[in-house]
Amino acid sequence: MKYYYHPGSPNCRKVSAVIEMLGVDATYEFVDLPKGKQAQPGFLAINPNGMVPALVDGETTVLESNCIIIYLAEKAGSELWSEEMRLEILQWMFWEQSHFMYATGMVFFQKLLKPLLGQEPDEARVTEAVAKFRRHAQALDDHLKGREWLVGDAMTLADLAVAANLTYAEATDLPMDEFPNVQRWYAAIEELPAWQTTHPALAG
Ligand SMILES: N[C@@H](CCC(=O)N[C@@H](CS)C(=O)NCC(=O)O)C(=O)O
Repeated sequence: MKYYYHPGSPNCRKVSAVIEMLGVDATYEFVDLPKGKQAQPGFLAINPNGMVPALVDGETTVLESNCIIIYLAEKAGSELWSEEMRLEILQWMFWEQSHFMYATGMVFFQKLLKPLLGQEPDEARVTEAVAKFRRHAQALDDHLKGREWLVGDAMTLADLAVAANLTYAEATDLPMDEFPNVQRWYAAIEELPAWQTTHPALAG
């Protein structure tokens, strides 16, 4: 199995963490995003969108981080994914990709990546994305009141998928202290050895 990734990518982090947690025998194939390797024909033949993560398992290519982690968990028979709770788990995964990733990703791009590329952050985009973060983090915080995990009473793929978006929360000064239930829940994820080994250098 070949896993195409970049260590700084939050979407890759959830896949890397699941690979580590499940002990999946995968070969890590580094895709140099700053050098534009994702847009070269060799990689576009794997993912025509020119994005990581991507997974190639024999004849099967799996794209989209959340689809990849479902594939890995199903294949391993892991309790991180359950048929019984699939609707609730999928709901959080869709929510993450539709709302949370945009808010956290935009702040990451404007405040961390642009300066590294020698570009000025667009403050209007930061303000808009932080407002979106507050809106959706509030929904997450309300859901986590009195709960340890997003779905059921144990950690699932939903937790890892959503948590990956908080990788740069501290480095980008997201207002995490306004959301105590999110902070408590994320602190538990940070205890996982697989979360610690996948911590990107850029996150400080
Ligand atoms: N929805 C996709 C998003 C993937 C994505 O945004 N990948 C970023 C890294 S986090 C990427 O490869 N960007 C390179 C580019 O856009 O050129 C997923 O969940 O896998």
